[in-house]
Amino acid sequence: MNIKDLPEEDYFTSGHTACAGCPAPAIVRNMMKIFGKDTIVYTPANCLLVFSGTYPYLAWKVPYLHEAFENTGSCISGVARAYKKIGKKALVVGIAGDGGTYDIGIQALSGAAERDEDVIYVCYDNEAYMNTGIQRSGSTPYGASTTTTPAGKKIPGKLRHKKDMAEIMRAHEIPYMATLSISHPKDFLNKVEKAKNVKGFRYLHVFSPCPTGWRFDPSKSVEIARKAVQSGMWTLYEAEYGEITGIYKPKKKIPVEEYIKGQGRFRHLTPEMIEELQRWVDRKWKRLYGEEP
Ligand SMILES: Cc1ncc(C[n+]2csc(CCOP(=O)(O)OP(=O)(O)O)c2C)c(N)n1
Ligand code: SF4
Ligand SMILES: [Mg+2]
Repeated sequence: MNIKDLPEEDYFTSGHTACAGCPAPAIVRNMMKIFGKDTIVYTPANCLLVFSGTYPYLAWKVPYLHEAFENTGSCISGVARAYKKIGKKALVVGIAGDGGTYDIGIQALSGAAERDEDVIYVCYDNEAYMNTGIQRSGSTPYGASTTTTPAGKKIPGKLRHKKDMAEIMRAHEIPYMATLSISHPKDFLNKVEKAKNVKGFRYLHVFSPCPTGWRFDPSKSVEIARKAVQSGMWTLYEAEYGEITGIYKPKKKIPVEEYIKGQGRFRHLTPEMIEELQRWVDRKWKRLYGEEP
């Protein structure tokens, strides 16, 4: 699908209060164009919940519900089953942040995936708990400075690497999983469309650079997302029942150093720390592509 083929109708509209340059509204708006009007959306606490539904404003034109941080996977399972029971059709979608996916909601997510519930789970990944003031999550990359891993005299930012959530979901052997980025819109739309038309549990994981938390110029969100893909910090791929069916290989691979430039959260990184981050990328590359980077 090309951008010009996207349906006109919007189900996620203006009236939200996201920061300038935040990719999350564009991610959700474009997904919703494809998911369509017969969609029910559940969201736990996160930026999306706050910026799209702060009373008296609401940016949604479909039923939009809020559940606890822990239970996106269970809530979407229950609604999908209830709809099936009463013979009604709806696409049930949960949209959670990385905190709500990698950490707090992983149990309910894993259970729903293992049961192969007929739902779509979306994680928009801004690599920290942004809504509550930029605390580190299991998704925060090595070295990033957050308010709970502040780079200073005691620690040089986060000491652990980012958890590979996409691989954890692939290991569930679900009908469809894919990683997406706003820097690759055609790939993004095709994967969303594919997810919509598959039955069973579907997992979409979108990279979502956060100008506020990562401290970069809000005009650079797409550029940073593109550099993440080009450097291998973010890998675009899809899998069906655990088998990788498509993987994007950057034509020209750039060093991690290029990607972290201009992001305040990495400003303090020493050459040794950059090397450590590069080693993580190289290990991931080898694992996913089955060859040396
Ligand atoms: C059980 C529980 N713990 C903590 C909170 C407070 N809280 C609300 S939003 C949020 C951050 C969410 O982070 P993430 O899921 O990554 O979404 P983001 O804000 O980054 O979009 C936290 C910690 C909560 N609502 N419920
Ligand atoms: S803090 Fe980051 S993720 Fe949250 S609305 Fe602002 S730019 Fe978007
Ligand atoms: Mg987050």
